[in-house]
Amino acid sequence: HAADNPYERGPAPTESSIEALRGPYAVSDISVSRLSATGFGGGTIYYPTTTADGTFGAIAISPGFTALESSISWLGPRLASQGFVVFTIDTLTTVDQPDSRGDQLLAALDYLTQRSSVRNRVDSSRLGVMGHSMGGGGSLEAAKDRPSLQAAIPLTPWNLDKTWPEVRTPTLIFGADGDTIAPVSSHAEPFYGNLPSSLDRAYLELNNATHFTPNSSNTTIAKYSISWLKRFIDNDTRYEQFLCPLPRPSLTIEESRGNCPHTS
Ligand code: 9J3
Ligand code: ZN
Repeated sequence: HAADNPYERGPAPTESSIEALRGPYAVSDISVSRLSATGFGGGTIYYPTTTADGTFGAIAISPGFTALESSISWLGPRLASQGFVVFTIDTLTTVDQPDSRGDQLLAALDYLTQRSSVRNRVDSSRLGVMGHSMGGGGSLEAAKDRPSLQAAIPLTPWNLDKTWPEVRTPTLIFGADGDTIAPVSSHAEPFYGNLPSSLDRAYLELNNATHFTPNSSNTTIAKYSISWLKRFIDNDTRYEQFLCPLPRPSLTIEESRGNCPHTS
Protein backbone atom coordinates (compact mmCIF):
# COMPACT_ATOMS: atom_id res chain seq x y z
CA HIS A 1 0.00 0.00 0.00
CA ALA A 2 1.04 3.52 -0.75
CA ALA A 3 2.22 4.20 2.80
CA ASP A 4 4.78 1.42 2.41
CA ASN A 5 5.80 2.19 -1.16
CA PRO A 6 5.95 5.87 -2.17
CA TYR A 7 6.07 4.90 -5.86
CA GLU A 8 2.87 2.87 -5.92
CA ARG A 9 0.25 4.42 -8.22
CA GLY A 10 -3.32 3.42 -8.97
CA PRO A 11 -5.66 0.78 -7.56
CA ALA A 12 -4.78 -2.83 -6.86
CA PRO A 13 -4.45 -4.61 -10.22
CA THR A 14 -6.47 -7.55 -11.50
CA GLU A 15 -6.04 -9.76 -14.54
CA SER A 16 -8.74 -7.75 -16.29
CA SER A 17 -7.25 -4.36 -15.32
CA ILE A 18 -3.88 -5.19 -16.91
CA GLU A 19 -5.60 -6.63 -20.00
CA ALA A 20 -7.89 -3.61 -20.47
CA LEU A 21 -7.39 -1.26 -23.43
CA ARG A 22 -7.03 1.59 -20.93
CA GLY A 23 -6.00 1.80 -17.29
CA PRO A 24 -7.44 4.00 -14.55
CA TYR A 25 -5.71 7.29 -15.50
CA ALA A 26 -7.08 9.74 -18.06
CA VAL A 27 -4.25 10.59 -20.47
CA SER A 28 -3.19 13.79 -22.21
CA ASP A 29 -0.52 14.12 -24.87
CA ILE A 30 2.00 16.63 -26.16
CA SER A 31 3.71 16.59 -29.53
CA VAL A 32 7.48 17.22 -29.49
CA SER A 33 8.61 18.51 -32.87
CA ARG A 34 11.70 17.14 -34.57
CA LEU A 35 13.21 20.64 -34.54
CA SER A 36 12.84 21.06 -30.79
CA ALA A 37 14.39 17.66 -30.05
CA THR A 38 18.12 17.17 -29.43
CA GLY A 39 19.65 13.78 -30.21
CA PHE A 40 16.43 12.10 -31.34
CA GLY A 41 13.71 12.79 -33.86
CA GLY A 42 10.87 14.18 -31.75
CA GLY A 43 7.78 12.27 -30.73
CA THR A 44 4.72 12.27 -28.52
CA ILE A 45 4.57 12.39 -24.71
CA TYR A 46 1.57 10.63 -23.18
CA TYR A 47 1.01 11.41 -19.50
CA PRO A 48 -1.61 10.97 -16.79
CA THR A 49 -3.62 14.19 -16.77
CA THR A 50 -3.99 14.34 -12.99
CA THR A 51 -1.56 16.23 -10.78
CA ALA A 52 -3.11 14.73 -7.65
CA ASP A 53 -1.02 11.55 -7.55
CA GLY A 54 2.49 13.01 -7.40
CA THR A 55 5.18 12.16 -9.93
CA PHE A 56 5.24 9.14 -12.23
CA GLY A 57 7.94 6.88 -13.58
CA ALA A 58 8.65 7.32 -17.28
CA ILE A 59 9.70 5.33 -20.32
CA ALA A 60 10.91 6.11 -23.83
CA ILE A 61 10.00 3.80 -26.72
CA SER A 62 11.84 3.53 -30.07
CA PRO A 63 10.47 2.14 -33.34
CA GLY A 64 12.44 -0.26 -35.56
CA PHE A 65 14.42 -0.02 -38.80
CA THR A 66 12.63 2.08 -41.48
CA ALA A 67 9.68 2.59 -39.11
CA LEU A 68 8.09 5.68 -37.61
CA GLU A 69 6.75 6.52 -34.17
CA SER A 70 3.31 5.51 -35.45
CA SER A 71 4.45 1.87 -35.47
CA ILE A 72 4.68 1.84 -31.66
CA SER A 73 2.21 4.60 -30.78
CA TRP A 74 -0.44 2.18 -29.47
CA LEU A 75 1.78 1.68 -26.41
CA GLY A 76 1.62 5.38 -25.48
CA PRO A 77 -1.92 5.68 -24.10
CA ARG A 78 -2.06 1.99 -23.19
CA LEU A 79 0.86 2.30 -20.74
CA ALA A 80 0.35 5.95 -19.70
CA SER A 81 -3.22 5.21 -18.58
CA GLN A 82 -1.77 2.76 -16.06
CA GLY A 83 0.32 5.53 -14.48
CA PHE A 84 3.48 6.23 -16.47
CA VAL A 85 4.75 9.11 -18.57
CA VAL A 86 5.44 7.53 -21.97
CA PHE A 87 7.52 9.10 -24.74
CA THR A 88 7.10 7.40 -28.12
CA ILE A 89 9.83 8.76 -30.39
CA ASP A 90 10.95 9.05 -33.95
CA THR A 91 14.62 8.44 -34.60
CA LEU A 92 16.98 10.88 -36.33
CA THR A 93 16.82 8.75 -39.46
CA THR A 94 14.75 5.64 -40.04
CA VAL A 95 17.90 3.61 -40.81
CA ASP A 96 19.73 4.34 -37.53
CA GLN A 97 21.33 1.23 -36.02
CA PRO A 98 20.64 -0.16 -32.52
CA ASP A 99 23.52 1.62 -30.75
CA SER A 100 22.28 4.94 -32.09
CA ARG A 101 18.70 4.08 -31.12
CA GLY A 102 19.95 3.40 -27.59
CA ASP A 103 21.57 6.84 -27.43
CA GLN A 104 18.38 8.38 -28.81
CA LEU A 105 16.23 6.67 -26.16
CA LEU A 106 18.49 8.20 -23.49
CA ALA A 107 18.37 11.62 -25.18
CA ALA A 108 14.58 11.39 -25.17
CA LEU A 109 14.53 10.55 -21.45
CA ASP A 110 16.83 13.53 -20.81
CA TYR A 111 14.50 15.78 -22.80
CA LEU A 112 11.54 14.42 -20.86
CA THR A 113 13.05 14.98 -17.40
CA GLN A 114 14.94 18.23 -18.09
CA ARG A 115 13.23 20.19 -20.86
CA SER A 116 9.70 18.97 -21.48
CA SER A 117 6.68 20.85 -20.17
CA VAL A 118 5.77 17.77 -18.10
CA ARG A 119 9.22 17.44 -16.50
CA ASN A 120 7.80 18.22 -13.05
CA ARG A 121 5.41 15.28 -13.38
CA VAL A 122 8.25 12.81 -13.94
CA ASP A 123 10.34 11.11 -11.28
CA SER A 124 13.78 11.29 -12.93
CA SER A 125 15.07 8.41 -10.79
CA ARG A 126 12.48 5.96 -12.17
CA LEU A 127 13.03 5.58 -15.90
CA GLY A 128 12.86 2.77 -18.42
CA VAL A 129 13.13 1.96 -22.12
CA MET A 130 11.30 -0.11 -24.69
CA GLY A 131 11.68 -0.57 -28.41
CA HIS A 132 10.76 -2.66 -31.40
CA SER A 133 13.31 -4.59 -33.43
CA MET A 134 16.40 -2.37 -33.85
CA GLY A 135 14.68 -0.18 -31.26
CA GLY A 136 14.51 -3.23 -28.99
CA GLY A 137 18.20 -3.83 -29.66
CA GLY A 138 18.56 -0.14 -28.83
CA SER A 139 16.80 -0.59 -25.50
CA LEU A 140 19.50 -3.12 -24.54
CA GLU A 141 22.16 -0.62 -25.65
CA ALA A 142 20.51 2.09 -23.52
CA ALA A 143 20.47 -0.17 -20.45
CA LYS A 144 24.11 -1.08 -21.05
CA ASP A 145 25.03 2.63 -21.23
CA ARG A 146 22.89 3.79 -18.28
CA PRO A 147 22.66 1.18 -15.51
CA SER A 148 20.41 3.46 -13.45
CA LEU A 149 17.50 2.58 -15.76
CA GLN A 150 14.95 0.60 -13.81
CA ALA A 151 13.38 -1.49 -16.60
CA ALA A 152 14.00 -2.45 -20.22
CA ILE A 153 11.55 -4.23 -22.55
CA PRO A 154 12.90 -5.17 -26.00
CA LEU A 155 10.09 -6.21 -28.39
CA THR A 156 11.15 -8.74 -31.07
CA PRO A 157 14.62 -7.18 -30.73
CA TRP A 158 17.35 -7.17 -33.39
CA ASN A 159 21.04 -6.61 -32.71
CA LEU A 160 24.37 -7.88 -34.02
CA ASP A 161 25.67 -7.82 -30.43
CA LYS A 162 24.41 -11.00 -28.78
CA THR A 163 26.05 -10.60 -25.36
CA TRP A 164 24.79 -8.36 -22.57
CA PRO A 165 26.84 -9.07 -19.44
CA GLU A 166 27.00 -5.33 -18.69
CA VAL A 167 23.25 -4.92 -18.19
CA ARG A 168 22.09 -4.24 -14.62
CA THR A 169 18.54 -3.21 -15.54
CA PRO A 170 15.69 -5.72 -15.05
CA THR A 171 14.86 -6.80 -18.61
CA LEU A 172 11.81 -8.49 -20.15
CA ILE A 173 12.39 -9.65 -23.73
CA PHE A 174 9.51 -10.53 -26.07
CA GLY A 175 10.22 -12.85 -28.98
CA ALA A 176 7.82 -14.01 -31.70
CA ASP A 177 7.72 -17.66 -32.76
CA GLY A 178 7.25 -16.78 -36.44
CA ASP A 179 9.84 -13.98 -36.63
CA THR A 180 11.88 -14.42 -39.83
CA ILE A 181 13.49 -10.94 -39.66
CA ALA A 182 14.92 -11.23 -36.14
CA PRO A 183 14.60 -14.99 -35.58
CA VAL A 184 14.45 -15.73 -31.85
CA SER A 185 17.21 -18.33 -32.21
CA SER A 186 19.72 -15.64 -33.20
CA HIS A 187 18.28 -12.57 -31.47
CA ALA A 188 15.77 -12.64 -28.57
CA GLU A 189 16.86 -15.99 -27.11
CA PRO A 190 20.62 -15.35 -27.04
CA PHE A 191 20.00 -11.81 -25.77
CA TYR A 192 18.04 -13.28 -22.87
CA GLY A 193 20.54 -16.05 -22.27
CA ASN A 194 23.50 -13.67 -22.36
CA LEU A 195 22.12 -11.28 -19.76
CA PRO A 196 23.65 -11.87 -16.31
CA SER A 197 22.06 -14.94 -14.72
CA SER A 198 21.81 -12.95 -11.47
CA LEU A 199 19.67 -10.26 -13.16
CA ASP A 200 15.91 -10.03 -12.88
CA ARG A 201 15.16 -11.09 -16.45
CA ALA A 202 12.40 -12.80 -18.40
CA TYR A 203 11.75 -14.08 -21.90
CA LEU A 204 8.27 -14.44 -23.31
CA GLU A 205 7.86 -15.91 -26.78
CA LEU A 206 4.61 -14.88 -28.42
CA ASN A 207 2.69 -17.72 -30.07
CA ASN A 208 1.45 -17.41 -33.66
CA ALA A 209 3.30 -14.12 -33.93
CA THR A 210 5.61 -12.35 -36.37
CA HIS A 211 8.33 -9.70 -36.27
CA PHE A 212 5.60 -7.08 -36.63
CA THR A 213 3.22 -8.29 -33.91
CA PRO A 214 4.47 -5.50 -31.57
CA ASN A 215 3.31 -2.91 -34.13
CA SER A 216 -0.37 -3.26 -33.26
CA SER A 217 -2.38 -3.37 -30.08
CA ASN A 218 -1.55 -6.64 -28.33
CA THR A 219 -2.89 -7.63 -24.94
CA THR A 220 -0.16 -10.14 -24.12
CA ILE A 221 2.56 -7.55 -24.75
CA ALA A 222 0.61 -4.93 -22.82
CA LYS A 223 -0.26 -6.95 -19.72
CA TYR A 224 3.25 -8.28 -19.10
CA SER A 225 4.88 -4.95 -20.01
CA ILE A 226 2.61 -3.12 -17.55
CA SER A 227 3.46 -5.71 -14.90
CA TRP A 228 7.21 -5.47 -15.54
CA LEU A 229 7.20 -1.64 -15.53
CA LYS A 230 5.09 -1.52 -12.37
CA ARG A 231 7.22 -4.13 -10.63
CA PHE A 232 10.59 -2.57 -11.44
CA ILE A 233 10.00 1.15 -12.09
CA ASP A 234 7.44 1.59 -9.30
CA ASN A 235 8.74 -1.25 -7.07
CA ASP A 236 5.08 -2.28 -7.00
CA THR A 237 5.01 -5.85 -5.76
CA ARG A 238 1.23 -6.00 -6.30
CA TYR A 239 2.15 -6.89 -9.90
CA GLU A 240 4.50 -9.73 -9.01
CA GLN A 241 1.52 -12.13 -9.17
CA PHE A 242 1.34 -11.68 -12.97
CA LEU A 243 5.08 -12.32 -13.47
CA CYS A 244 5.78 -15.15 -11.02
CA PRO A 245 5.21 -17.98 -11.42
CA LEU A 246 6.06 -17.49 -15.08
CA PRO A 247 3.08 -17.47 -17.45
CA ARG A 248 2.42 -20.96 -18.75
CA PRO A 249 2.39 -21.73 -22.45
CA SER A 250 -1.01 -20.84 -23.91
CA LEU A 251 -2.74 -19.72 -27.10
CA THR A 252 -0.71 -16.49 -26.93
CA ILE A 253 2.53 -17.60 -25.22
CA GLU A 254 4.72 -20.16 -26.90
CA GLU A 255 7.35 -20.30 -24.18
CA SER A 256 8.48 -18.43 -21.08
CA ARG A 257 11.78 -18.21 -19.23
CA GLY A 258 12.89 -16.15 -16.25
CA ASN A 259 14.06 -16.02 -12.67
CA CYS A 260 11.33 -16.22 -10.06
CA PRO A 261 10.94 -14.96 -7.46
CA HIS A 262 12.59 -11.68 -8.38
CA THR A 263 15.63 -10.49 -6.48
CA SER A 264 15.31 -6.70 -6.67
O1 9J3 B 1 14.30 -2.91 -36.82
C1 9J3 B 1 14.13 -3.96 -37.46
O2 9J3 B 1 13.03 -4.31 -37.97
C2 9J3 B 1 15.38 -4.78 -37.64
C3 9J3 B 1 15.27 -5.85 -38.62
C4 9J3 B 1 15.98 -5.55 -39.91
O3 9J3 B 1 15.39 -5.12 -40.85
O4 9J3 B 1 17.31 -5.79 -39.94
C5 9J3 B 1 17.91 -5.91 -41.21
C6 9J3 B 1 19.09 -5.04 -41.32
ZN1 ZN C 1 27.73 -7.16 -25.76
